[in-house]
Amino acid sequence: MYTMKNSMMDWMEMWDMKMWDMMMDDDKMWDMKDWEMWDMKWMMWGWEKFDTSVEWLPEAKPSEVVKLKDGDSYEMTAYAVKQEVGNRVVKRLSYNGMIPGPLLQVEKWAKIKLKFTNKLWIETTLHSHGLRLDDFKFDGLPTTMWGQQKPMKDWESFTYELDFPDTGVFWYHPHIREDYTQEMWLYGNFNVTENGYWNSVDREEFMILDDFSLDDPFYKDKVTKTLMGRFGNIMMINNEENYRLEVNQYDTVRLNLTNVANTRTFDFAITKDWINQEFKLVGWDIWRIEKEVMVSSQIIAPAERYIVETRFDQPWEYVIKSRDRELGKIIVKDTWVRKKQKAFWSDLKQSPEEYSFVRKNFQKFLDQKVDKKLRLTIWMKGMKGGRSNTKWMGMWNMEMNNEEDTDEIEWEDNMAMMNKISSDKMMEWKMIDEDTWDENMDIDWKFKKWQFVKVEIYNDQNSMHPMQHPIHFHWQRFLVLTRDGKVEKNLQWKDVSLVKNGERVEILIEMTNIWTWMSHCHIAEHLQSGMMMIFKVEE
Ligand SMILES: [Cu+2]
Repeated sequence: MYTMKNSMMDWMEMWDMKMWDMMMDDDKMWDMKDWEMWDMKWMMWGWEKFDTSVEWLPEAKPSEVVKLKDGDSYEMTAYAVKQEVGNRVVKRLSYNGMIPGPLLQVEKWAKIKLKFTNKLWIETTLHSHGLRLDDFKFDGLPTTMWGQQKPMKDWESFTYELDFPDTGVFWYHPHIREDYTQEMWLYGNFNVTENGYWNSVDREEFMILDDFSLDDPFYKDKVTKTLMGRFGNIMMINNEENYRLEVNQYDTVRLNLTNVANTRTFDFAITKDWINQEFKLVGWDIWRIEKEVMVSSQIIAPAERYIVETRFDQPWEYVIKSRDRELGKIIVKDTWVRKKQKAFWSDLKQSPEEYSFVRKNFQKFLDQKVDKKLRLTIWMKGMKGGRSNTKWMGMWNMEMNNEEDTDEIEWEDNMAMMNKISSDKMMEWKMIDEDTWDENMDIDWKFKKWQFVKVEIYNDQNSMHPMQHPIHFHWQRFLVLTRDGKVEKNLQWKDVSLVKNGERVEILIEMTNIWTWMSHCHIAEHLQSGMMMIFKVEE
């Protein structure tokens, strides 16, 4: 049925294309010097926005820790709340009224039931990121194509049966319109505990890193900022603009870090007088690292978790930073107690048991033929002449020349204008199988359970917009074998890995769970503009 909405969308799409044509035309483009005009046109061409009214909404509450035992049930409802951000009261989305959602703490091997209700007024599902569950039905992938789950409509409930075979920090988030709902703060941590697994510390803290922008609207029928993803200018830890953590001098503290930003990669550091303090890296996404290492900062891509330990030897106001951005403060109080300290900094543990099989066969895996090759790239719709389109390149270079930063990682929205006018209607981000040239959802990979699959991922440097992509595989675990041919010395089980601009990464995926799964870029706007594929694991 051709509805008013369809015709509106067609019209909008046509206008997007017209604008695209205009951008393709050097003469018209160079005439447009008044960038404000672009803004105005952009607003005119946008259509229905998500509701932002805060009337009748309850206040957001801070996150609570919910401890669940094997066999327990917990009810969680997603609904809208309001909160003051940047001196404005704005509408937010929450799990049980909390932002972040409740920290669900369970013991390894526990099975719990999570009865989830959608009161968001937008379809949603709950994806438990990084869990290797028993039953594919609870993955939260919104499709019945392979039996997973129908998108949950308003007031619908669904009971997820979750189990936790891996120790570490995981997280939950929606798997529909992540660009909007996850940015509107639908996320929370799972903490899977195991007695004596980690080093003993005085304190354990969970830090969810995010950025937020007050001024970018969200549209119901199109995903915007698809070029680079939605960057925010307000930095937050656990939903606080001015995050403060107080610790005692000489306390050892374990920090569980999760990046839930749509696109921002953090370079996490703790500084004292502008100098980075070293901390101990003890684990990433899944389980402990093979050998603990001291680092002075840690790059954390969207969806990645890092577990680090540190000790504060001086009473001081330490600053948590990511490059030039301040994320929060750690205030170390002088306790006047001179505790006798065990060696902390020099005491680096090894956990070879988690990696014994891979380590034993490491050379074999290095020599193993690559099973699958993926290329990450972008396709600009409506673009004439493909890559050789010089006019587009002119537009491109104009912004490129304005920034000195053509790094392997885009830390900030350096091409704000291009990014702002970009939408899923104009471009498609692509994962391409280099053997079959199948793209995104046409890719049809089949593997056997327990197979170790070697996948080479190349992030096309010559694409129209080369930038980093955090690539996530549902329900399996993998290790990075090499980066640009360089062998990784330290092994770590992961479920998402950053592939930098121009980088060629070889990963070894252990196919531990049977069914049809998704792999995708975890930049929400990239996922929403096509950057996803499926793979099957069979008995
Ligand atoms: Cu991406």
